[in-house]
Amino acid sequence: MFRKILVANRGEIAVRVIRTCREMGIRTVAVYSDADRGALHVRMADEAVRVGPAPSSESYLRIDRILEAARVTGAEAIHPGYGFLSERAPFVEACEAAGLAFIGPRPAAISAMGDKTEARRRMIEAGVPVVPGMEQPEADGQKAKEFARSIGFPVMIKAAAGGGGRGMRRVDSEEEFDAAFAAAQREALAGFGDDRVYVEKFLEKPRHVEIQIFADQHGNCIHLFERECSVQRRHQKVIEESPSPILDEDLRRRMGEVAVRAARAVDYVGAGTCEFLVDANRNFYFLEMNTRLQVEHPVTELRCGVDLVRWQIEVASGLPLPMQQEDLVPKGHAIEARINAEDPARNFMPSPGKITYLRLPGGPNTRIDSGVYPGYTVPMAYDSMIAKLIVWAPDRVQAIARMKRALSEFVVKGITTNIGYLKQILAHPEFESGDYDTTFLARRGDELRADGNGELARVALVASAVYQFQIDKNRARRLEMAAQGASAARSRWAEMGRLRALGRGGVR
Ligand code: MV4
Repeated sequence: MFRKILVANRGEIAVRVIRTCREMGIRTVAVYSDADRGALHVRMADEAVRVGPAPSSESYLRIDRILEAARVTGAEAIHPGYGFLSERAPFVEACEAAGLAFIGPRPAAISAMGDKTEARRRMIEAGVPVVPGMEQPEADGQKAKEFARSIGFPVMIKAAAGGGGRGMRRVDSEEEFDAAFAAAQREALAGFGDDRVYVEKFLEKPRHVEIQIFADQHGNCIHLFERECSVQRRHQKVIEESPSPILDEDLRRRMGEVAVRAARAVDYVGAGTCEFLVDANRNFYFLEMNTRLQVEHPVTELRCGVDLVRWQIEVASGLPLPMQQEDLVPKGHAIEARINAEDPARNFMPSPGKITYLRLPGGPNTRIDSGVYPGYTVPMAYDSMIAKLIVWAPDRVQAIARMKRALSEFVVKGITTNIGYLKQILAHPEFESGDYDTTFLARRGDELRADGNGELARVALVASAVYQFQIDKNRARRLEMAAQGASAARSRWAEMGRLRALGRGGVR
């Protein structure tokens, strides 16, 4: 087993990895930028190395500096977390060239899944269902339009180098196609330095259901069931849950088997996630594979009772998977809510700044994965997610009640958060019914955003109480006056002055 691991990340995921390392008796090295000198992951690691100024392009994305930090501290392996260098095949190659173990898949698997048309080709070959569409990128707009006509509008034009919702364009009719195609190519070139695009059938109101898979270096590959991730805003997941309210046992088993087939097709090693779109008729289509540990992995950990980071480290050190498919018995219901430093009333603008007060929820089956502490200043330079709240309960109704209860305990002062917005989503009838899709937040955005923190309701309550108090006081005074006659109508000051003049008390 490794004796020392460098965590090439920051925030809650760096803290998450450090915690498992501590439990395994593995020493940890944090890396940090100038903006993160006082960050929680730096405090929690055994050692910390500065890797550059605040911009991630000059710190957390600098392969040379990360490798140098590993060299000077004697780390034997690198855990990349998510984002940053986690899905860069050249980084994996550089780690291996430096004699370091990369805790993740082989570079070839990352590259194959990173190119969306290559991934589609490989999946078709392996018998994995994909959204009907092109197997090769098409540079010629007229040929692409011909293809779109053959599968029927609406279609989606996607960048081969895209993913995660970046570089996509819906086209509803033949008339719009030429302009949209040219714009998609331009955007792909500008966004990814690669102008290759392809055309797919557009699926209406799909659900986003993903399957967690895990493979070791000995040919074992299993799945850990699904996560329902359709509650998204602009391709950012907001709430995830497992089980998915729409899967039945048969669909769950078939999707799990397909995800394992997808992973095997690229000789996958480690933790990975296959994303699927599920249409209204419960057909499912492979969309892309995320070749890393994901933000929402705790949903699977709570439902399956496992530590996925421990599995990652064990697999990277050459150990076999600790469980077989039949050993996994998912139980109950898990939900995750992402707590972001952002202002729902200001179009979700990031709200960095100093956390002056922090109360985290607690109680049974209530987990917080956080990268912040009271007095910490949330920097502007990075993602606005400051914590994840994950709950488990025997069923969905109890899990929702538990999440609402936990959110009601959560207090963050000094910065604005989306906690009120999360409460409103959980209380929405469409979420409660379980019958929601990826268009939920866009369709219901206005209802959910208004007064995201319940601020107006609180102000109104106080105002009405003060008003009622004044009315009661005035009425009491009028009754008193009527009972005692005109003399009692004098003000209290005048009354006290009178009593003092008479030597019978009053103000001294
Ligand atoms: C689609 C689609 C409809 N039809 N592809 C967005 C994220 C990226 N992974 C793929 N995405 C989509 N691809 C076809 N052919 C709709 C989406 C989509 C979506 C997918 C998952 C979760 C949320 C979404 C929100 C809007 C659009």
